[in-house]
Amino acid sequence: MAKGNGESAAEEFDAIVVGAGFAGMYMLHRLRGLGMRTVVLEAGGDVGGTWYWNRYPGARCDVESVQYSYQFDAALQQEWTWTERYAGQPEILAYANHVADRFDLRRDIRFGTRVATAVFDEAEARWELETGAGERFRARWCVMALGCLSAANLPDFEGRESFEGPTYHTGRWPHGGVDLAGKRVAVIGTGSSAIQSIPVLAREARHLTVFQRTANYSIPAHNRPLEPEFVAEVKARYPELRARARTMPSGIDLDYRPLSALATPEDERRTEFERRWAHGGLSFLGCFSDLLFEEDANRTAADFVRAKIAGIVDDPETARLLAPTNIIGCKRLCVDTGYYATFNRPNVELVDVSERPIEAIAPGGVRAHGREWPADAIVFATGFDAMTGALERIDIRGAGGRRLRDAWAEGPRTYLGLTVAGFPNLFTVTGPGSPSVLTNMLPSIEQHVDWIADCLAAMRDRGARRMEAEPEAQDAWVEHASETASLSLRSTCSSWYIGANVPGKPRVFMPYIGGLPAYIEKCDAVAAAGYGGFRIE
Ligand code: NA7
Repeated sequence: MAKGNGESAAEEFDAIVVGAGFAGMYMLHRLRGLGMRTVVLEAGGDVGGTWYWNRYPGARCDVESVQYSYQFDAALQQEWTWTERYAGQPEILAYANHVADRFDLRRDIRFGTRVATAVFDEAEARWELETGAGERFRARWCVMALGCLSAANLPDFEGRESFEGPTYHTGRWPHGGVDLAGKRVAVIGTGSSAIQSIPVLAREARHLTVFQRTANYSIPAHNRPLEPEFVAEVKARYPELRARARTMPSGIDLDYRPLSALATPEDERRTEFERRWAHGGLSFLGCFSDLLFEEDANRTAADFVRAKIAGIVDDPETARLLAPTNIIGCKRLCVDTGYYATFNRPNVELVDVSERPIEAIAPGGVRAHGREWPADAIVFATGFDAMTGALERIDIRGAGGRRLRDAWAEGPRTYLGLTVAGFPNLFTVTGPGSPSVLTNMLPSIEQHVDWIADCLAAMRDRGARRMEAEPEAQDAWVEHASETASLSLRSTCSSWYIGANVPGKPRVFMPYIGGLPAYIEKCDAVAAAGYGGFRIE
């Protein structure tokens, strides 16, 4: 379609969803169910979002597979069978593809379509989105389902472009895989992506040099194939297990104990830590309720893990450098398969850059501590511009032409992590201000999508053309979220939760830390009150 002025005409829809990860896929399914003409715009070549892009070796979910799945369709839940305790990226991507096939989603998804701008047309109360290639799409409602960890953070190291070998970011790993056999590989970063990939890379590379700015806590995954009997039991009890998970702060059915670590005698405390270490995974921090609130309590768990590291790593100096000194659980806890033991391999070397940062990337390697560490390939495991990055990389302009980037110059402000004052008819799935990354993303996504879909159905019934969060409601939510964050030790260290990994990013604790049950209650109350806190035209 071409207009007389050479500009192609915009395609019209009832709703536009940006992103075809788990959020965008389910959003499409729900909007179709409402009879809304919907298009999903996706930059990638297929569905899966995070799991489409993050294909680095060892990529695996840190939530157990039987819980990291949709629950909106009982038949889907019964027919899909997970094979491992923690699903690897290929299996999760296969699941996303299965869902796309099963619900015939692809016919409404435009792949390879990266949205550059999203502008609210006040006269028409419609959003207009444009891609870099000039394609235009218009709709009354727009849902940003961009993922929390999708905008890669690639630090601007001096000389980065001068490196003569290939470089890879873990979050943008080549789809055909990478052959690092016989190569000297430098890995920059020791977050979750690094901790998962380092043991695999070390087996493949001739030499691995790991540049660590902050040592990280990791708990063994004890990943294993799932027993058919276990899977059958979970499937038989899914409704009950899912309902129980919704009562947990993280939305994950974990063994939380309402006991204080400090009030527990030392030998009992140690026994419980040992039990959790042997069990593996994120439930480690669920063993005492004060671990994330009291520094002294936290130290008991941190000391336990530090002692484990000292017991695993042979070289005392490497063990010392690998032992984290900060609050355990402040940065996101990692779950690994053989991470610390990998440093016992003769081909693996740790370079601590905590006090003296990486100086530059040189044509033949990485410069640090006044010398060059030779490398044939560099892996940037440097994380993401989390939660706000993907939204701010689109030029989003709301009422009065106000840019989202400007509205959030001092940190993101949202009403429930679902909407932003001044940006009518726009929704975010698991946006800043929602529990999102502190919870099991799949049920959180479903809760958000259901809330948005129910809201749009209600707006249709009311004949509403414009809906916008009231600034006062947003201020109250932001204040509540910030007060809640200040009670937790999680807000006290330089993590991506507060934007500390991206130079110049405002320091605001972005996810809502009050727990999933409290959040759901608030969302439900807002809906039950006829969408209290919103101005509806
Ligand atoms: P993370 O957890 O943000 O880890 C990134 C790592 O890269 C971390 O160790 C950073 O050190 C390091 N980093 C970042 N910039 C630099 C520079 N300039 N120099 C040296 N080191 C640097 O990202 P991941 O991809 O591992 O994991 C993200 C989430 O995905 C994870 O929490 C799971 O939920 C899944 P720092 O700690 O900032 O000192």
